[in-house]
Amino acid sequence: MKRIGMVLLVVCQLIVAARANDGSSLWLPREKNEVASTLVRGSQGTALDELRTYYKGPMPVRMKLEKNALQGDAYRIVVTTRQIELTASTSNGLLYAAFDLLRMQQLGDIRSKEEHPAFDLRLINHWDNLDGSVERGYAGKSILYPALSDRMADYARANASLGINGIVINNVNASPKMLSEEWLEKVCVINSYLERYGIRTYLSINFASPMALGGLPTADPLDPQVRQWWREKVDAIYRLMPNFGGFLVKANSEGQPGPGDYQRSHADGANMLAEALQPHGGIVMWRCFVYGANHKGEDRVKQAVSEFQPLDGQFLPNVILQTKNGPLDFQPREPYSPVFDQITKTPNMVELQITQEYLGQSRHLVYLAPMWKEFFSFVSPQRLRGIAGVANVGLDDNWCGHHFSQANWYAFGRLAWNPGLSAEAIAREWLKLTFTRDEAFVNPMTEVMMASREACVDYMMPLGLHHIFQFDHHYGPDPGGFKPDYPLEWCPVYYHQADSLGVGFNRSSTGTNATSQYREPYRSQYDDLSTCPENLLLWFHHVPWGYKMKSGRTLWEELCAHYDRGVAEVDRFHEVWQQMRPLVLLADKDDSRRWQEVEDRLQHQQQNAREWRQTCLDYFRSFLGAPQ
Ligand code: GCV
Repeated sequence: MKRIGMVLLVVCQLIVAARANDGSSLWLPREKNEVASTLVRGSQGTALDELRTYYKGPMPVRMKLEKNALQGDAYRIVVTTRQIELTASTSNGLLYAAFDLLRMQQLGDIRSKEEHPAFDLRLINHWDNLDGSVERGYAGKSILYPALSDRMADYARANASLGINGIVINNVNASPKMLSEEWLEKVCVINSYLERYGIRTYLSINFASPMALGGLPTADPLDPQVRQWWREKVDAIYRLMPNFGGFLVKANSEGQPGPGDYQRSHADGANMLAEALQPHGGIVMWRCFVYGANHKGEDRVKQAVSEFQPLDGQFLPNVILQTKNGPLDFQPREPYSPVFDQITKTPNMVELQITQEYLGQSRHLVYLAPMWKEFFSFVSPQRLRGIAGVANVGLDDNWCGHHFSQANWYAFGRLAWNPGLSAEAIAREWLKLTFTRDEAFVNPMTEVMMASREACVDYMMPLGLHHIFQFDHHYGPDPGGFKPDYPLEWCPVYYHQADSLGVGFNRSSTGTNATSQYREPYRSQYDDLSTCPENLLLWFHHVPWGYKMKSGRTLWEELCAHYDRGVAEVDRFHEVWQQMRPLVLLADKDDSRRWQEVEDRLQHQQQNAREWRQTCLDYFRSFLGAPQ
């Protein structure tokens, strides 16, 4: 009897486990129609399938592909008393309209609208390696390599639901193998999944591929044989995938090969590839993330402008310069990158990082949309041809490691479509689609999400501090970090420059003069200690410990107050989450797993925030009153 009871218990547990919401369905509709809806008319394959499977309304839906009705991927939804009509000029446009209709259905608010994407290029960048590891990936192994995950169709669908229209499928630290025949066949398979959802495939390339793969003695971009090798390779790629998008290149950066190895410029390198791609309509996205090699001794944050500004105007029209939002490297807060002020003749793309390399990885709840909106408040979307986001997905059940990290993927896609949306509106939307429409849940959790980035800045690196992470894994504090055998630009002590007088990096005109790379009014504003925004103070100035801040506190007191505030905020987020438990379960009684997983991570975040405060304040305190 006892044994039967045990067996029953195990079976029940298995059933519960099988039904538990693991977060894998993301923000997408969960319930399919039992029979494909006949209310939907139109001939466009994927959009039609999507609506037939998930559209539940009583009104008939008609899809119209009308050449020249609207530009590019734009679409129109017209709701009348008799029907809902979706119109676009491209099948992608109709697909986005279908997903929008489904989103409105889930939100309970179907209305007429016309939508135009802000950027032509809305790309996800994978930093996935062919062995299945993911550089700065915090959600398990790669979904792409070495074998393709069976979630590939779901992945393409999730991206298309946001309007993503391109994916760079391998790490910018690229293996030359990617261009081998064997791997290109695998690329074709990935491409077939993406293509169905209107997504183009792009590849990161290794600049030395003609040597590593083609056996040539050089990869010099002006060498005729090298140029021929690239032309033939590109032709071969387009024979396999006529819709192929182009290349992303990290060259002469962090040890990657590039044209500089042959005393050639970035323009020489980019133009060689652009020439090969041009006949097929392909593009080159050339990254401006460079430091070290050519500018030894120059302030790292100035080097991209020093390197690329003199080349502006020399690039072929199908080259786009891709630059990180800030001049350093995806820190919790950076000023915008002055590359966007200085490059005026070449198209620009911004690279954002969805994966939270420096913002608690997949262990902290940090909603990134407010940070990206901050960037757009300095750099107008109109200055950009495209936008790229470094992916945060892996094989974890919930795709992103932290359930709330899904919100960053979602927000990236929504802002890539429309950077004018507010971070708050996106958070609300995501919470409703992903958890519940219950306002008693949505309101407090929106507030938590909106406060989370500033809290992270406060408990990690307030007032413009930056890059004081532990080496290698970039998780946790190490303000005293210094290794004599490492480049100085990797060492935390180089960035905060703390001494007995004060703390911060003098990048004003009395220091490295990085402020001079900014357009007015920012140049003057940042240059002057009294007008520099306090949230960037230690980025631009070396400030005395006793300096009077706007609050009336000294700099030291203010620093302590920020760290305290950051820790208190995370404690508050945890309290709110605990209050949310009944609401999460009320909406879905099988949702205890998600609630618990977020709970566990919030507890960890509380500990980690305390570790940051303690380590940083103990370290900086040691300079106070030290002999000068
Ligand atoms: C892909 C930072 C990251 C590296 C990354 C690099 C880049 O340095 O830590 O992992 O490499 O940026 O963006 O190229």
